[in-house]
Amino acid sequence: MVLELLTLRSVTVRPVVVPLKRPVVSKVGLFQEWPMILIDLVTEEGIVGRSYLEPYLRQSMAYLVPAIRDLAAARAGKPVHPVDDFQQGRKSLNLVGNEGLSMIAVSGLDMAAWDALAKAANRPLAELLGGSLAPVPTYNSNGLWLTDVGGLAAEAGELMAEGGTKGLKLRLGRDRLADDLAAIAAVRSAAGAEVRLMVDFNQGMSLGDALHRCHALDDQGLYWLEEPIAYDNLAGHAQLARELATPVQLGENFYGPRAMAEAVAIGAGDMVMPDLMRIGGVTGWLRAAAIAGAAGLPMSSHLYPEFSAHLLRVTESAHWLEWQDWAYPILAEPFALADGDLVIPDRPGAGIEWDETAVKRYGYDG
Ligand code: SMN
Ligand code: MG
Repeated sequence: MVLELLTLRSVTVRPVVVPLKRPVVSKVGLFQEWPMILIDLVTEEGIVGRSYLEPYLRQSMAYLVPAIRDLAAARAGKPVHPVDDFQQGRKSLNLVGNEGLSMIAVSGLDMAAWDALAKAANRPLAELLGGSLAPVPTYNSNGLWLTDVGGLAAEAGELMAEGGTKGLKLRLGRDRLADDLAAIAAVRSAAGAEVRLMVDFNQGMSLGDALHRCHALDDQGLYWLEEPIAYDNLAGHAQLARELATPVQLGENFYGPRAMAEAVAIGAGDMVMPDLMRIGGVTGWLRAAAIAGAAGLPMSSHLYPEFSAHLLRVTESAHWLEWQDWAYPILAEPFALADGDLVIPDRPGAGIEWDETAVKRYGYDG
């Protein structure tokens, strides 16, 4: 195996808005469609590294896309060294803040660069990073939003049939406790008592309300309680984690590994689930995985199932992959589930190629 040194020629950044099978109804927003930013990192050697970002908000593409293009332009003609590029990218955006948009732009390019390296090595990304290909356990996060409780049992049945998943994520935080309890009962009635039921509050409660609600749900056998309160209220998360028997989960809003280190240091959660777009792409994930492993905290993924599957294979305390098929509309060869596990395809890189006809159809010009 020869690892070819790559030189960056150009980066193409294309916003698209793809349809969602089930609209996202959550405390972080109502999304009928799903914006995505497709990144193609073209090298002089002919290898193209690919990644995508999911920035939730259509209008955010108007300011994220130029930031990514700008970072990429500064790298034209230079070797592709993702770890160096990560440091350089952060340094160049330091004056507007290391987190938020800066970290998202750096993360998207980082993922595309690692994809290019794995393609140059002609190996799947997990193998380039020293791991192996094996099935990755998933829970299904494609539905069970804050919708009418009456529809949840039927939806849970549909989700269980999608690839034999062993876990489901249910969004909670309705006004009345009775409605959250009814939602849990409805999902269990359709999915069976064995199903692992992860619940996500999407930061929707105040600390006081979260203390009431989470204590009231603490005997429900829930697998984890995710983001009951604002993501940056780490002290509040730590209080909840101390008081509750059910594990508290957080991490999709860690902007970089240092944010995670701070959360872990104060005991803000019993489990962590970084998001590749916010944790710093592959480079940031690897650093975060070392923190979780050393602290003995189970680490799951958030969104980006294709890239995340590779990374969970090299994560010491790897836990669950959040399964979503939301990128399916633009992927040439979507990944498949078997027996509830995600099967990483044995192809070079992360295994993401675009369906160019679909990309044209869903192109977004702001
Ligand atoms: C989530 C993901 C994407 C959109 C809204 C909410 C959620 C999750 O926090 O963890 O899946
Ligand atoms: Mg969440």
